[in-house]
Amino acid sequence: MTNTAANNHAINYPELVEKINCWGKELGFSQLGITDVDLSKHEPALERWLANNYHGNMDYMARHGLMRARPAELELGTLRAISVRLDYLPTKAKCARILKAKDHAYISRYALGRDYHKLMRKRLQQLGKKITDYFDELDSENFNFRAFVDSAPILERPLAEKAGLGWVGKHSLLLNKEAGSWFFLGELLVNIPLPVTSNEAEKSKTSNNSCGSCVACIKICPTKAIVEPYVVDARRCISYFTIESPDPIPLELRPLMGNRIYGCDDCQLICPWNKYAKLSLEHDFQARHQLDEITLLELFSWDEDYFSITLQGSPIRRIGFQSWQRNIAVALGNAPFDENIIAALTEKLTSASALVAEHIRWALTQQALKKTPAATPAAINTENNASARLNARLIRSIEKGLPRDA
Ligand code: B12
Ligand code: SF4
Ligand code: SF4
Repeated sequence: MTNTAANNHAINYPELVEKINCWGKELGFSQLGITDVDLSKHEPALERWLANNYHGNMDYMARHGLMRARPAELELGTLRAISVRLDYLPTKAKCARILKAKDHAYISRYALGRDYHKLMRKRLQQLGKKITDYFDELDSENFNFRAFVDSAPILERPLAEKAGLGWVGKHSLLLNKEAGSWFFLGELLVNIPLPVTSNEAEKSKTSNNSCGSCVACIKICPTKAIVEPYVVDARRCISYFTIESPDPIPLELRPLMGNRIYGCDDCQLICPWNKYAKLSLEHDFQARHQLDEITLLELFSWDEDYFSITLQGSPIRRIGFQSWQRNIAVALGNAPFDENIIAALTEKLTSASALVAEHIRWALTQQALKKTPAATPAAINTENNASARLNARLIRSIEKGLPRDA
């Protein structure tokens, strides 16, 4: 995208916006908004985040630097972003049930079905094509667009906030009064001066006030990754070290993971706004292969071929077999004492990579300590009890506040 079709008088932009809204609905997006692409007010916070190394080994975050706040530099000629969101919460999410069942695997509810990237990008491309056809019919100047979902170096949440899709909550995710936070974001960068969606939050300059004095997400985070309101230290976030990082999981964080083997939803599960969350209408986001209620031992028995074939089309496949086994090994270490767990861990030890083997040995030690609780050092017991209490609090809160998804 290089040219800007700014002086195109033949186009009735308000009419085009109405059409874009209709096309967005037809394509299944839950909501759509339009904004200019000036994110300069977010640059200092982004710079601070990077300077603190909160991105860990996600080198691409540092590489793109302030580009994330400058979509017009990413795509020359960009005047507006059409920001979309798509609800993903599957029916019968069973969150409390699985967090309670410590011999089962908790997989982030966004990852139970098919990968969202392809689905959303395809639909955004279709939206772009419809706008292109509109311009072609009027025999008008060039319209250019580019679709992004997640992977682009763009601050998607601040952009969506500006487009009126919600506000950035203290857990740093985008929240919406009618839809909570269980949705993905994506955007179409365009070179036309569409009228922007009015954003009450931006207008009133109190964009973060809908959280009020609540700090529930900060308190419930099992690893204390939300280091201050709106700021997540990725290195402490379960989502980071189970999905993004190929490295060994830091020892002190392993017991805090519990049975979460792929991502984490705790800061969303505690959030009172998620009682308004809508269930996803997408067949693709419903759980496949019973990933919503499967035991850790079942998953640990998979070999690499079975992992690759079964998880084809799932976002989980992207982490690779080694990280998959690493994560399950830690969760098995956190599970209650069970001779079958010890047998499964021991069996895999010889064939595992050095990294996985180290996690298996850690898990075996945890299991051995549970067999003879008296041998567990007092400090570890205190820590484990605090973690268990936090988990119990979360489960109670889900059962009470989000009974449909419990
Ligand atoms: C890197 C990344 C991660 C990292 C880092 C997370 C983070 N908070 O930055 C890790 C791996 C930990 C992660 C985890 C998750 N992620 Co993620 N992630 C991203 C990614 C690729 C980039 C985010 C980014 O730029 N971070 C850098 C920081 C600095 O940016 P920021 O948080 O947006 O911060 C700005 C604002 O918060 C702003 N701000 C606003 N108000 C205020 C007020 C104050 C006082 C301050 C100081 C700052 C501030 O300041 C910052 C700088 O501009 C985006 C996709 C994208 N391109 O945006 C998805 C994305 C944010 N992730 C998403 C999801 C779903 C998740 C998980 C829920 C997945 C899971 N279940 O495990 C968790 C949630 C963890 C959490 N609480 O954030 C969705 C969020 C959808 C939504 N409703 O908001 C996104 C948008 C992907 C998508 N396309 O749908 N993620
Ligand atoms: S996803 Fe989990 S670990 Fe990460 S910030 Fe939220 S509660 Fe904390
Ligand atoms: S839990 Fe509370 S503070 Fe956190 S995002 Fe939700 S409303 Fe905001």
